[in-house]
Amino acid sequence: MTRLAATAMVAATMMIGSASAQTVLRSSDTHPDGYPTVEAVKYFGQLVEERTQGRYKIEVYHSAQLGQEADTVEQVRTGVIDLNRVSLGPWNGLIPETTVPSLPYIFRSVDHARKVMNGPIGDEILAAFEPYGVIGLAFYDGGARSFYNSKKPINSMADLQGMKFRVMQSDIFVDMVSALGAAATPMPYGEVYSGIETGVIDGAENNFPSYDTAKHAEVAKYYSLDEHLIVPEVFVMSKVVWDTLSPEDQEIFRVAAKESVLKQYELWDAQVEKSRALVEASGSTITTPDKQPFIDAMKPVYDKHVTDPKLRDLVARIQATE
Ligand code: GTR
Repeated sequence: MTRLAATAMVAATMMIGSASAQTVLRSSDTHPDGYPTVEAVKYFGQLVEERTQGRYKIEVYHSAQLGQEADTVEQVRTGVIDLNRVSLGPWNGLIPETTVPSLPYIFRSVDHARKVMNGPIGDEILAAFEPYGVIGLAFYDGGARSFYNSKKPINSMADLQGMKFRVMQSDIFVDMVSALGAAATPMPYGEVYSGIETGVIDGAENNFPSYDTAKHAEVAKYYSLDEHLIVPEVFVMSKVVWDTLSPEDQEIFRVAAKESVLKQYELWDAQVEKSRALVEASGSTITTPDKQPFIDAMKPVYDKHVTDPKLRDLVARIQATE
């Protein structure tokens, strides 16, 4: 055997060796490729792959390839899916602490939400996932959600009366819509476009990037900037899989997830601007109703959902965060 052939053989063996030592983890996201949350998880994956010398590789299954959010939440708990990036909404029925950042108008602004969720209060809420079989790794920004519909511009709460809006599958959002005098239909994100197109619902509510990338703007031209919800996105890992990692690797995963947060914020800010410009250019009308009556109408929602002293304390601490 020539020296060159021998070297090639050794190199090939090493590649086989390292390839077989690689664990591939699957991460789910409902959004299309290129969306800020998808890209942030890919960035997390790069950091993990580098820092574990390729022992772990993260594959992001975007565009709901692994299922709609409510289903993927169950699958990540049992370890069928390794990692998941979802809204906090689908966790509301399971983990009480997730209801607080999902309350309407709990945050004064997107900056307020970032400060709370990327700080000690956020860490406390991430820790609340563990007893449910999930490791909370990081919160991303999901911006502010507002109503949009196919029928008419919304200039005040009065314009919402009797209209039908899709919400995520959580009682808080159903009660929020009822408190505003409209009717809520919980349904998976993937069914919203056809729901509006066929008239099953008049509209939905979301941030500009979702309104744009899910093409809802094609079928619902009236967007009203009432910004009733700022629901954080959460990035989690199945505890079943987490428990197979060494403590050193767990630390690498945790740090990489936290480092991906700032990357997501940067991508998010750019996407909000881009999406808003795109929907305006394609003919969406944006109205800006006075938010105060919307805020005032939320009292029954808080009264119903914030009864536990622990949750009440969480609300107070979030409100007191400057
Ligand atoms: C988006 C969010 C998704 C999903 C979706 C929805 O803003 O990023 O995770 O929750 O809203 O309304 O279902």
